[in-house]
Amino acid sequence: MSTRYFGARVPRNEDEALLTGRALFVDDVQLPGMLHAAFVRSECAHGVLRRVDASRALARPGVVAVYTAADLGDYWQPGPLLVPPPPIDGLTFQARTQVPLVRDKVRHVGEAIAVVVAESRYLAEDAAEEVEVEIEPLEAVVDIEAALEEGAPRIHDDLDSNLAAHAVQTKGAYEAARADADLVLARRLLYDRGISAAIENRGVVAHWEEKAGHLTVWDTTQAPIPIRNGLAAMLGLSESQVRVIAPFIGGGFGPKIMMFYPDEVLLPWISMRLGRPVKWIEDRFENFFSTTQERGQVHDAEIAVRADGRILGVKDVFVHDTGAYSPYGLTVPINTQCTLLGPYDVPNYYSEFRVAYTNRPTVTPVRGAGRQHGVFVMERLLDLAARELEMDRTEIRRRNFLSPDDFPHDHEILYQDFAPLVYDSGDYEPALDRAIEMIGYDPAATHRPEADGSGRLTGVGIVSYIEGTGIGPYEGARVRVEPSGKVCLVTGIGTQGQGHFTSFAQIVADQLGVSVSDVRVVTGDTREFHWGTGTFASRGAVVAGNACHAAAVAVRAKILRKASEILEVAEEDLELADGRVAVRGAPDLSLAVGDLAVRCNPLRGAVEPGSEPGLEATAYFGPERAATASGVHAMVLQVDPETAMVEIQRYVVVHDCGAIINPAIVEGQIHGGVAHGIGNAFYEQLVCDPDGQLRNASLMDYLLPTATDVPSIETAHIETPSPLNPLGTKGVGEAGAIPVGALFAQAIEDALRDHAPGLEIREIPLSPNRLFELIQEARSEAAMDAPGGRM
Ligand code: MCN
Repeated sequence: MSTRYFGARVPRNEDEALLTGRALFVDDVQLPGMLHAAFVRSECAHGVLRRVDASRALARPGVVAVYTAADLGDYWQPGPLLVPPPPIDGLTFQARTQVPLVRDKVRHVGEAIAVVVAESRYLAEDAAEEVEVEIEPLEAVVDIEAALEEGAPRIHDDLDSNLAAHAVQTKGAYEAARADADLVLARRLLYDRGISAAIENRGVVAHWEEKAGHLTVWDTTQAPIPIRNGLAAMLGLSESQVRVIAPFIGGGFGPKIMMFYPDEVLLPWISMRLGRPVKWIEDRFENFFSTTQERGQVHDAEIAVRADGRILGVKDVFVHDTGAYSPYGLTVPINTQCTLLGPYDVPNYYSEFRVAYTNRPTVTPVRGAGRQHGVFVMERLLDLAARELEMDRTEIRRRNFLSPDDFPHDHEILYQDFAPLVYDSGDYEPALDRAIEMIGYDPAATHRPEADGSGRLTGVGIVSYIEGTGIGPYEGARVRVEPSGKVCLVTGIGTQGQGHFTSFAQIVADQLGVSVSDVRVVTGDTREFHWGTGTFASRGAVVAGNACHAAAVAVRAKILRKASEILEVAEEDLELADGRVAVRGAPDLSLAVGDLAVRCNPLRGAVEPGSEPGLEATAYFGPERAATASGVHAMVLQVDPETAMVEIQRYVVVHDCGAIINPAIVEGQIHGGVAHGIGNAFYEQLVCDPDGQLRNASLMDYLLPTATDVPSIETAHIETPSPLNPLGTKGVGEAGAIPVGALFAQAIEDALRDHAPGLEIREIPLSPNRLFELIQEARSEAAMDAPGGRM
């Protein structure tokens, strides 16, 4: 019997290696004669670099070299602009990208100024302390709105201001729609910065072998192939001389897609110069400055609705903080702008953003990549409008959902790939109903949730969202049946924990009639596969998954053709199962696929013209546009009104990522995403002084949620297959993180509705401290508004 693995809860192929410590991570790479690098980083957020003196450091025993920008010569180049926007009306963009080492001006704390290379990391770190750096401080620009004020100190002297970009996107005519509204509700909404906090920090090992003329780089990157291409170009090598390996990676979450970090540029260059391998592993403190971050946005948003809750239009004007540089173009704010419209039919939309340079670390996509900001704005506006209209919050959503007949739905706003996000398929109301049922929310109930005797107050939240996933351009895969009957599947994308070793194997196993554990998946090694882009934007399942499928379909066709010749039966009469190709109804007439592979690689005779040796095929898949995933999250939480401590008691996710390859992996992805989102909503915040100094650059002070803060998560699936790819899949990797801030805000307001009437949560992240202040403010406002309260 042929097993169908697609859709099955198959245990992960990769877990044994991970759980037994056999998986190779970059820091596991040990090479004879390996040197170690440590960076000298700016302690000042904004200033002119006057002098770097490395003589004392160089004199220390064990120090091999110290390099500054001056040593790099022509190799010193700003990094590439990764997603250059096409010329579009209403869009201006002044890109400025990061530099390998500061040459003239430092633009954020932690920017790399020099690199010390020594026989050990200890020696390198000690010597880095002895490099003398003189910086003439300039006034730092930290606040995103102040950054854009007239007369603000300029971060890039060659620009007229700190304005990196300005974009307006519209649909319909918002102002006209507003004139017809029964309610216009405007609010200022904030979403502050955070880090991505992967368990494994970044790291690079570079090894130039002079005699072979070959460079090998182990890199914690999400995009090994573009790194290989870029390094070859920068170093004047052929792409075949450079091999980039992204081995097992302890979480990427977006920032590891960045190209190029200074270390990625410098370590290969150093190895070539010194003729020895060299390693750098980022430490946790450095991670707060040298890895990119996300999130700072300020929105002035407005919704115009009819008395029956129908949305007439939304207006949103926001400022986005890109930090010191803008290598990722407009991906994050455009995602915000585009995703805001959610699963709703919004006929009129005006959205405008300005992107500001600030003296803070650079912003690039982090799990969700700006989508959570858009969802926060929309869901907050809907909650507050429902409150004004005295309508249930689930009802206002229901009344505005797009219906299944509306697909494909072009919502006319450009997405991160600069194509309009045309929703491919979806069914939003059943997802809401399911979430309501699972969380036990009764919209008709008029009573307040009871306190449980501890004085804590219970609140419920329910929010919806959509997510464009699986964007192009393409990925590829090669499938080969080996003489042992095992199958080798190679793809170009890297993997950071998403379960690709299993889900991709499932796709191939189904086509070839072998077991999932017999499919060996190779990812993230440029020697094994030349073409590809990387793992980002929840695109693995859609783009690489469909490439794996296409390659497996081609190998299946080869198996059937060859077996039909040998067994002298029609291809239609053959079936593949249990590693064999057999005549249907006559299992004795069969061949092992491994034996067939041997026969396809003859030692004598000739391969027929037009055919190829072996049972192997390579295929590519490039989607026409994004596949639109969606979902509803619901939670029950309790708030202690005296201490403002919050405990999440239940968390429900109803998610639609099209056809599901592996429900266990999908649920794991959702759980991880929700944990990320909970951190974003209530624990994690980068506290920055006005002079650009981070006050909580340690995991003692920057709070990540722990196992005790994350509840068990109940999931249910709706499957609306995507018509845009043969497998019908949509992505899921970021979904869990996207709506959590909005959900949290709603549930907190619900819990405190009587205790702090009028409380509105208009900012994320919250903390117990901040929530306490907001509760006090709301209570004193309410007391003032009470009869006799205001004098
Ligand atoms: N999958 C599935 N069925 C679907 C959709 C997905 O079984 N319908 C499976 C996929 O085959 C894959 C996993 O779910 O094994 C995630 O797929 P997908 O949503 O396509 O996401 P990617 O593979 O492109 O991974 C990237 C995505 C992003 S953008 C971030 S950020 C993120 C995330 O994945 N970073 C992660 N999940 C992460 N999980 C871990 N453990 N570590 C990270 O760094």
